[in-house]
Amino acid sequence: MNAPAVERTLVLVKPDAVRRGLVGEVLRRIEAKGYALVAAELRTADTALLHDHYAEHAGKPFFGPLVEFMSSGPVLAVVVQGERVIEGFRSLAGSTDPTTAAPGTIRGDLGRDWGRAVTENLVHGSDAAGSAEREIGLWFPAL
Ligand code: DAT
Ligand code: MG
Repeated sequence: MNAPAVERTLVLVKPDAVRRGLVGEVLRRIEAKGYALVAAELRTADTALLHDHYAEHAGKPFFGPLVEFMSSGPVLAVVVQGERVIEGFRSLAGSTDPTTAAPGTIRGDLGRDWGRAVTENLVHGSDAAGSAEREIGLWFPAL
């Protein structure tokens, strides 16, 4: 029998959530779900890191505003661990557009469109095993 799939994912509590004092609320939901915090660091990301992090979106119309927003203040970068945590955190986060994200999710309960479309949506979570490994390597090279 296969061992349970313990995974790690990269969560970013984005600058809008940090500014609004929602770090504790986001971490509370992660911990309440039963996931473990492996590493956490509050830092203001530079443009080079964000270009790497969001490489899949380079060239899209929202890429410039996204990088500008993400470098506008500190983010809390967190490595979270647990069985199926990659899809589990995406479920906690809710869909990309906070206005229509389901109630009960981080984005659905705490976010909305403040006039900058869907760019400001409180949290990032890796979307697959490969991107989790890549993103954890970018933000926490020592892990
Ligand atoms: P997610 O963060 O849900 O994985 P994504 O990877 O498609 O979403 O996009 C990365 C981020 O870019 C997203 O969290 C917010 C921003 N974004 C996505 N689509 C956008 C759009 N149409 N306009 C403005 N910002 C957008
Ligand atoms: Mg994504």
